[in-house]
Amino acid sequence: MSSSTDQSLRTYYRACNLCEAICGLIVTHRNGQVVSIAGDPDDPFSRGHICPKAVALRDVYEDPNRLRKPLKRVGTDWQEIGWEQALDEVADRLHQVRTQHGPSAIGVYAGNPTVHNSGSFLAMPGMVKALGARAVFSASSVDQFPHHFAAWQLFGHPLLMPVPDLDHTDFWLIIGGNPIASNGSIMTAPDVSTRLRAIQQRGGRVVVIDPRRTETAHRADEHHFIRPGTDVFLLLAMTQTLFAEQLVNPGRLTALTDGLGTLQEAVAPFTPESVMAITGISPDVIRALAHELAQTPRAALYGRVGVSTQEFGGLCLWLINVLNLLTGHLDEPGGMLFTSPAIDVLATRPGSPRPVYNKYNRFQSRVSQKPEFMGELPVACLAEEIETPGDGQLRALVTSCGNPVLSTPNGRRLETALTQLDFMVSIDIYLNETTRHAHYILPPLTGLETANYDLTFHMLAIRNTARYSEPMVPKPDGTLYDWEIFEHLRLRLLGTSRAEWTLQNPEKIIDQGLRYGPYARQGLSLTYLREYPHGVDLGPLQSQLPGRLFTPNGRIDVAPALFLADLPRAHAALQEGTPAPDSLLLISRRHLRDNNSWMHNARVLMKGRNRCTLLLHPTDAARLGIVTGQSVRVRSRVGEVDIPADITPDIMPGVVCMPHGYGHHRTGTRLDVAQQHAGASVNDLTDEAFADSLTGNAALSGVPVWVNGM
Ligand SMILES: Nc1nc2c(c(=O)[nH]1)N[C@H]1C(S)=C(S)[C@@H](COP(=O)(O)OP(=O)(O)OC[C@H]3O[C@@H](n4cnc5c(=O)[nH]c(N)nc54)[C@H](O)[C@@H]3O)O[C@H]1N2
Ligand SMILES: Nc1nc2c(c(=O)[nH]1)N[C@H]1C(S)=C(S)[C@@H](COP(=O)(O)OP(=O)(O)OC[C@H]3O[C@@H](n4cnc5c(=O)[nH]c(N)nc54)[C@H](O)[C@@H]3O)O[C@H]1N2
Ligand code: SF4
Ligand SMILES: [Mo]
Repeated sequence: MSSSTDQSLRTYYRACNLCEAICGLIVTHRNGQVVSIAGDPDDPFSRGHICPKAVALRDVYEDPNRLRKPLKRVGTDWQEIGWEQALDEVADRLHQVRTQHGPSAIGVYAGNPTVHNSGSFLAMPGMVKALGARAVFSASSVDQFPHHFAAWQLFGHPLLMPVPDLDHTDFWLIIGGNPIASNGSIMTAPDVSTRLRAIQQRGGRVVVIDPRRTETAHRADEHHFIRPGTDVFLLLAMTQTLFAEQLVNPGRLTALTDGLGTLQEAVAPFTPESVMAITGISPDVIRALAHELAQTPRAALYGRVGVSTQEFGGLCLWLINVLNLLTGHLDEPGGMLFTSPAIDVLATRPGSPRPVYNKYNRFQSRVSQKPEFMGELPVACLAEEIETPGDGQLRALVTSCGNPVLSTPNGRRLETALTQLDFMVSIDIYLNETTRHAHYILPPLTGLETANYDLTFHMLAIRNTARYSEPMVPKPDGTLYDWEIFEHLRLRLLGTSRAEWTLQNPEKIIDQGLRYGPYARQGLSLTYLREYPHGVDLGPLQSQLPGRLFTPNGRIDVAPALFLADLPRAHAALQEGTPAPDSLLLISRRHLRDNNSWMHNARVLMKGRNRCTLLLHPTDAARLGIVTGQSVRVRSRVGEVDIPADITPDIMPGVVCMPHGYGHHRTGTRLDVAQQHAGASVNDLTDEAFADSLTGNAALSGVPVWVNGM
């Protein structure tokens, strides 16, 4: 570590914490002053790849708007206070609410960067437990609940999600994902662009199903538009085709598979012809996709945010997994494989039975009776839980790493609800659209300043890998890591005497996990990883079934009752047909230079043309008399926004598309750069009542909207 007088140039290696690709970085710095950030060619996984966001880690690190001391709201002003005072007062206020109204009056929201920071990820649950809060919400219910749900139903555990074996597949069918912009998700694959090209170079094909001709679609061999929210019908018809044309062949997994007959019967009505009108995809294309998936020896059907955050997200993820299984691609090289992570959070003691997973619908949300899943309630219910009087009404909220005002449906309703709380505290690095409603903001160190082991992303990586990042600089005086904030609050909430306070450093859990994990024999430990700052490669993914299955009987039922019971809902939607012709269907998009809602204060990413525009097809634009650049008003059931139109044939007729994460015009924030690029929030249009009722995930795709020129 450099001392305060040491001005020599130092090289520091870490994994980027911004997205799921976890690229290796080389940072050079002089006594903590960043000089450059580049890709690390010696990282065996990312091989030197980075994207423009990595460079913005410096902007975050140096951002004058970033909070470095706790803030306390005093009237309409904010006052910087010391940590002791902040932690004592926050714990006192939470304790007061709990004493007065019970622990059910306290809610918790954990946002996306939680999974990019092992300190937060490992320490937050202890604090939540000490709080006794049951109303736990997270970004998972506006993102990947359906993935977990299908993994649980089919493989016995929500974390047992297979990933595409990208480096060995010859046919990659992508449905509702845009990895060229997002760098991949539930699929850690740094440099996905080169990996995609390699599929094509070895004679393979990439096909994209998306209502927008995306950056990935442009690189693919084939792209088909699909009407938002109708993927379930495409997937049902593909499954029907496999049965009707005797293409079902689970191969090695045949002996493990139950429910084929029931599944065949359930999908029988969904012929390719019957779903053509609703999906906008011709029966020939549907049959051809089913054939290619079945007949390519190494093929992977992969779905992501577009099929997860929609009305039938649960059914979609069920069918995606089932289609891979029926065509013999599940648990096979070049298909969809399970990882063998260096820290296996699913590990059970050898010989002891695997516990049956039951965290679904054990309780329901108070107001609209939404089912609990994985110990959480859908975040779309958060506002009503705050607004609605009665026993269990939420009076206090703890947010960490989250900006739900911009990231969850009907953000305007939520921001109004937040003003009604008796108490709110945010653990966050910015005073933003959400945290401005808090009474206290507790800012941790972040990014380059923190240690991290990517527990989640190593578990979802297309190769087995492990890597530990140390902080770039010693911890500055008067600062705390996320995990320390949680530990300080936990100890205060438990009411233990100060003399007995010992902070549990989550590093110990990581070390133990490595030392008792699947690579223990190779000597993996934290000490070992510290010696390999570029990360270690632990080999390609391997077939693992039946050993890895968590289902109580060790088998896979392809027709679980919960999915079958949800099918009539899809059937009803098919009967109902397409919506009123005057409405358009709203979807959202990601851009390589955006990162959800929180990187818009990084000047380096905000150069160039305005990215917050509404994509419209030329036929819709002509019908509405709208030209590119013109400001238009978009209305939905819940709200309206004004946004410049961007007319392009790359969007499906009848569909409009906005980026998510904008809407920085809100007053009272400290985001000087983001405010200059305010844009409009797509979640001022998305509807908190529109959801996948099976999993509770918000339906952010396919929201009916009306557009007018202004
Ligand atoms: N319409 C629409 N809405 C969407 C989506 C969509 O595609 N369309 N996508 C959804 C998805 S996939 C997701 S994951 C969610 C994301 O939803 P959120 O997680 O609620 O939102 P983020 O924008 O990721 O906000 C991250 C917050 O963490 C803070 N932060 C950053 N680094 C740190 C840190 O190190 N420590 C702490 N304590 N805080 C930090 C930032 O300042 C910011 O406030 O949005 C969802 N919302
Ligand atoms: N640059 C950048 N990278 C990111 C993020 C970011 O904000 N910016 N966010 C990170 C996060 S939190 C996540 S979860 C991942 C997400 O990773 P991805 O899922 O790859 O990202 P998206 O770009 O949201 O891709 C969703 C695609 O689904 C399409 N789509 C929308 N509705 C439908 C539909 O009904 N059916 C079908 N078939 N497609 C539909 C959209 O047009 C879009 O192309 O990205 C991560 N990486
Ligand atoms: S692709 Fe993701 S992990 Fe890699 S440099 Fe960009 S933001 Fe960081
Ligand atoms: Mo996400």
